[in-house]
Amino acid sequence: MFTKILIANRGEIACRVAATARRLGIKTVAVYSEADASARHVAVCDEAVLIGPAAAKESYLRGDKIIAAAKATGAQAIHPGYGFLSENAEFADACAEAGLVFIGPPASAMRAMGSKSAAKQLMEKANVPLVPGYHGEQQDADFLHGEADRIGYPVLLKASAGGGGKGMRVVENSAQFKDALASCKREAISSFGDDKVLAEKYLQRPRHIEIQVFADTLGNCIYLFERDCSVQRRHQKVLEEAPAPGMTDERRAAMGEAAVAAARAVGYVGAGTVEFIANQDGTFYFMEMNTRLQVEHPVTEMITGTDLVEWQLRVAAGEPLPKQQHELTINGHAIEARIYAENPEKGFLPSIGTLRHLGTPAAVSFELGGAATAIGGAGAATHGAAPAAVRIDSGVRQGDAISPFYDPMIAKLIVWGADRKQALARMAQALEQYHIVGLHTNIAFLKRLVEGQAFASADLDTGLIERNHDTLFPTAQPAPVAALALAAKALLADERKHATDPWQQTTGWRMNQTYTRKLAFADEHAAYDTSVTYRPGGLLFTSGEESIQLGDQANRGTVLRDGDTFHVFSNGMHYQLAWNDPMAHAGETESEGGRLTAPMPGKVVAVLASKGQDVKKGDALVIMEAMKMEHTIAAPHDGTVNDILYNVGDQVADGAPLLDFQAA
Ligand code: MV4
Repeated sequence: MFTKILIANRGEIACRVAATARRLGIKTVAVYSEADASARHVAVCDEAVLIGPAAAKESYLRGDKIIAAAKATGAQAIHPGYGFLSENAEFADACAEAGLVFIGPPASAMRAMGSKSAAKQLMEKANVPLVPGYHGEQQDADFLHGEADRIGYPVLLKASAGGGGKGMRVVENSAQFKDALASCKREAISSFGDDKVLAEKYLQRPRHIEIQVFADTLGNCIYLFERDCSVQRRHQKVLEEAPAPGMTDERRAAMGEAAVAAARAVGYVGAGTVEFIANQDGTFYFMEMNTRLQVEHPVTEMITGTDLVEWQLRVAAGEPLPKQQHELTINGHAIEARIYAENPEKGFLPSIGTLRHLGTPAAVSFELGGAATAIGGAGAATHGAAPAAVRIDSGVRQGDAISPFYDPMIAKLIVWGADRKQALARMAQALEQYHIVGLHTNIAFLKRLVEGQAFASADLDTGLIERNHDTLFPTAQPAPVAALALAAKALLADERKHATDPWQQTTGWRMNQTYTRKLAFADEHAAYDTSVTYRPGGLLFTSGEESIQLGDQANRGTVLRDGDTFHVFSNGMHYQLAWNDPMAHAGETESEGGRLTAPMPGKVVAVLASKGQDVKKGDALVIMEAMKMEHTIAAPHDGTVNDILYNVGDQVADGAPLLDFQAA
């Protein structure tokens, strides 16, 4: 076994690999970009080497620098994680030339699976089922048209060099064929520099079911069952689970054996995933093979009680697979949700900035004996009787930033249950306990998704999100009275803690008569004029027409106060309620002008105010661009712009003051 490895990646997967290496007593070397100097993956490794600027192509994609770092630190092998260089055959070759073990498949296997059409021809020879279609070399338009007519409509045209859904055209009938082919070829050449296409029977409501395979250098190759990854959005997976709902033992064995045949056909070694699309009746067809460890591998680990990174390390070191096929069984059900810094209300635009508060689900320890496993801390998977109920794989901590340079995933939340129903309930509960302040996230969207009728009843196919658009993207609603009451309760409790003035004492005992305190809150949807009435019997909270008792029995939730903003987490929702404190400006001194700071890192694209200018509340002062979106920084009050601290074109850090502003 290796004594030191280099991890050529960042974020959660680098931390994940480091956790297993540490458990096995293997030293780890991190590589990092200038943007990641204080990143978690650097902190959890034994050594770290700076490899370049923030942009991935100048750092995490620089195979030469990574190999030099491995040589300089005495690492014997390189784990590529996923993404970046993980499926780059030239990099695997370069590792071998430098005398380093690439912890992944042979370069020849990556190349064989790299071209979709060549891979399909190989699979056909290996008797792996393929969607009826044509995936040969002939590209003459009339010939392809004849093939499409033979296959029968609807037909799907796919760019041979494509992947991830790019360069696909559905052709409904023969009359549409010529135009669709021309358009598909145009997109293929502009996206991939290759206009070769293949034609397939178009499946109407397919499921994405993939098989985890593992092979060693001694000729053993096995499958670790399936994952259902049908719930996707624009070819990005959103939820993954194992096993696939509705799978029979016969079908599982048939898919597993087909996946093993696919792997054997290309001389595969290590962890790989064979992706199938399946019809609702269960018939399945080979799509492609991913020649790496996948993001969603934890659901497989949870149901099989394995640590797939450990397997990768053992296989790369020349050891046999830790288990044989007959030793593997499925235990319970696991679901993974990808928690992203993104805004579902704005087309899932990445949301960059700082994780000002990061509260993760409480440790869930049942009779099963597993506490919540924070990966990077304890072992990746339990090796005892039952898995942890909740597992979080993350590469960030509270205070870290989600930058515009890399994938904005915050964490993978993985839950295990004795059956799917229990796993679903735990997922809903864990999402409710995931509290993030500082960024937009998809948490509320995920909760609606897992609780929605379609996912709950396992009515799965790749169109699930689009088909359920109305329930998944409800129009924004004002905050419910219970959420406002929670904010009010937190505010009063906070005042009581700090109170010196007896008139701020808000305990009920001294109030022998009714006394009402008005509290004004607002969020982006509405303003809320609320009140708390102190009565001998307790506190009555009122908002509009509704009133509720504001006592210990008030609705459950978590409130985090950030200045005068109350973040209320309740039922999986996050309400941001700004309290308009009537006393806030009473003792304000001159220096306390509006805090005009950058809401996120970005670039100044326009300066609309000038030095010395008097402005009115709401006037646009500066426009910033971040993540291809413009953000207008407006005057918070009437006042004067004393100075402007940046020019058009300047790069600005998150939270940096933009203007010196003085309120009138
Ligand atoms: C298909 C298909 C229907 N019929 N092929 C999309 C990405 C690429 N890997 C394969 N894809 C599809 N191929 C035939 N013959 C539907 C899809 C598809 C899809 C597949 C898996 C997961 C999500 C998807 C979303 C839309 C379309």
